[in-house]
Amino acid sequence: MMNRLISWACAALIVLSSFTVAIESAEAHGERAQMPQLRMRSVHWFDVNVSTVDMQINDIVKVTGSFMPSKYWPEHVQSIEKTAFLNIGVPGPSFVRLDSRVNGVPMIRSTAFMKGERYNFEVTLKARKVGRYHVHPVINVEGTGPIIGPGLWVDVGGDEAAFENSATTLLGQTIDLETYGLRNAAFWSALWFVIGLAWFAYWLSKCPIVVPRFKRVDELGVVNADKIITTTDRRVGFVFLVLTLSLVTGSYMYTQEKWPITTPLQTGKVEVPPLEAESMPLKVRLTDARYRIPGRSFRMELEVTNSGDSPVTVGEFAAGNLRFINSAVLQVTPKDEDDLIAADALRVEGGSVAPGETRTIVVYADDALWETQRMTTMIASPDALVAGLLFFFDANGERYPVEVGGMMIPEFV
Ligand SMILES: [Cu+2]
Repeated sequence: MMNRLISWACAALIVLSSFTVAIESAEAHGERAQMPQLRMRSVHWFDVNVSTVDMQINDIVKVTGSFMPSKYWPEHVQSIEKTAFLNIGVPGPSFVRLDSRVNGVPMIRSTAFMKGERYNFEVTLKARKVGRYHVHPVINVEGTGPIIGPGLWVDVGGDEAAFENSATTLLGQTIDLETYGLRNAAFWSALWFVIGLAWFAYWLSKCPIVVPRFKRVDELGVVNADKIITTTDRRVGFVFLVLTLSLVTGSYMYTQEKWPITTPLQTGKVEVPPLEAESMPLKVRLTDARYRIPGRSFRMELEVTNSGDSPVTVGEFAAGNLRFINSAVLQVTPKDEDDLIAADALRVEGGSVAPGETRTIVVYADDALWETQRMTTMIASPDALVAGLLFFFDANGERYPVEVGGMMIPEFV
């Protein structure tokens, strides 16, 4: 009796555990959790924008911007030049992605992005769930994980029941993607679950199962062990076998009959040509980089050669999704309270670089953002290399983004 009870309890536990669903909710995206070396040396995002910040269900928002995979991509992190996929990071299926493009190429499939090249992206989303979302562009890199871009807050209001998501198939049929095939999937899941459960229940009905049967097998010896399987067991097994095989074959034939034309999910890679390199009159070399911990001050010594025809100066330094602005050159206002912009944190010593001149300038990016965004742990890296994008501006306001990178030396006093 006791044996039987324990067996049933075990069985109930196994069945119950199969119903357990892991439910997680994410409040933040771990923007600050990623190692600073990874944030500074993976992808430089810039000009990231959303077309609207206040929208209703069914409204469209375009997330646009540019990115440049770093030439200083860490050796131990699988390269973006292999397989990458552009996506949007928001909690849950709160938007549907209608279209996404990099340099005009549709990004339905994965691709590869080349280090040091520039890419423009545009992702079109339709609001599906009411809420306030921190919308980030994300590049998923195979073997590495998500490389997250700057986030902007978007509010979605309205009536979720009014959400529409229909598509026209290649055969001209209009389907509702929210419910298409859902009943079918539910039916088949339930059917196989019931069949599995019946099979399980049959063998459980022969309780006690585990230990007593093991003992019986031991008594009979390996050669005669099959004797514990009765004729009824074999008959029931046969019925289940026939039932399973006919269900598989029958449903396959029915599907072929009803939907003779199907195309498999497309998983190939698509090639994205980088943007044509703009004429770049600047050559910039990072000769020294220091981070002074007490002052939260990042200091760069740069050797700049200007072969253009207009004097240039540094207006912005962007590293790890933080933006340090030289307010003498550029006026930037944060788009929302979490836009990581230090609007007056960049100081340039050595003035502008005249046409035809090679000169050393010193750039300071001093702001508490280094600390609050947990970038200071870069001093704890065994690979103390840093990188960032410098934005030079000439007298006509023309902008030249240049990546710099190199060794960083921490200063403790
Ligand atoms: Cu976020």
